Amino acid sequence: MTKFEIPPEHPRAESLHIREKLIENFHRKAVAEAGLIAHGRGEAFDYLLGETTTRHASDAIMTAASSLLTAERPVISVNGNTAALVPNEVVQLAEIARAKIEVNLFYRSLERELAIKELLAKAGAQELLGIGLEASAKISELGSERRHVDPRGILAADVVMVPLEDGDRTEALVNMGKKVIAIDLNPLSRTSQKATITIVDNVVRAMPRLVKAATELEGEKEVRRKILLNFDNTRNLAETITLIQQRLSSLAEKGRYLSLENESREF
Ligand code: PTJ
Repeated sequence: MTKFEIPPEHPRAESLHIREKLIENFHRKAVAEAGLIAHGRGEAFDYLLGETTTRHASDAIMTAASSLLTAERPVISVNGNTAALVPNEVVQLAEIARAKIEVNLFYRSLERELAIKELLAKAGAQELLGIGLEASAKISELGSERRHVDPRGILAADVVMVPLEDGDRTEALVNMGKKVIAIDLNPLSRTSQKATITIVDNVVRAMPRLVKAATELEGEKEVRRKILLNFDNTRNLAETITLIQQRLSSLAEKGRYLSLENESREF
C-alpha cells in the first residue's frame, strides 16, 4: 500500500490525516469497509456543526466523565473506527475511570478483533475483553454480531460507553438497565436518540476532552453528583439541533461563506 502524502498547507490537511489513519487501519483489517462509509457520514455532520466541540457537547462530556467515574462496573466498548482514531485516549480514559475495555464489533471476525487488540496493546492496554470465545455471553434482544459480549465486561456493566455505535445495541443495553454514553456526530441517529448521555462531537475531539474531564473530576464526588443531577439529555439534544439550525440559517443568509481569491462576478 502506498501512503498518500498530504501537503501540510492543504486547507483540509487535518481531515485528510484522519481519513488516512482509517484507510491505513482498513488495510490492516482493524476498520471495516462500512467503517469508511460511516466516517463519511460523520464528516458531513461535522460540517454542519462547524467542526467544533459545541458548548452542549462539552456539557455532555463533563456528564459522561462523571458517570464513568461514579460507575461501579464501567466498560468502554471499542470498534474498528475508535481503535484506529483514538487508541491512546481509550486506554487513558479506562485507566482514570478504572473501566474495562471490550472489543465489540458489528462486522465481527477474529482477524479484526486481533488487529484491534494490537492497536490497543500498542497504546498500553493491559487487559482487553471480548476477543474470540471470551465473548461467551449473548444479548438475546440483538440479532447482530454485537450480541456476543464478555460476561466480565458489557454483560455485567452498569455504564457502557459506545463511541460510533448502532442504534439497536444502544436500545438493547438501555433496556437491560445500563446507562449508555454515546459519541456520535449525528444527533438524529438512533444511537444519539436512545443513549442516556449523548456526546454530539467528533470522537477525535471528544476523547481527549473526556480524558481531561475525568482527570479533573476524579476526586470530586459532590461536583460529579451535581453535574449528573443537572444534565438533561433530551434538552441537550434539542439545543444541539437548534444550534445546527441557527448556524445553517446564518450561512444561508451569506450563501457563500468562504471567500475566493480573484473573485469574478462574471458568468
Ligand atoms: O467496527 P465495527 O464492525 O463495529 O463497525 C463500526 C461501524 C461504525 C461501521 C458500525 O458501527 C456502523 O455501521 O455504524 P453506523 O450505523 O454507520 O453509525 C456510525 C455513526 O457514527 C454515524 O451516525 C456517524 O455519523 C457517526 N460517526 C462517524 N464518524 C464519527 C462519528 N461520530 C463521531 N466521530 C466520528 N469520527
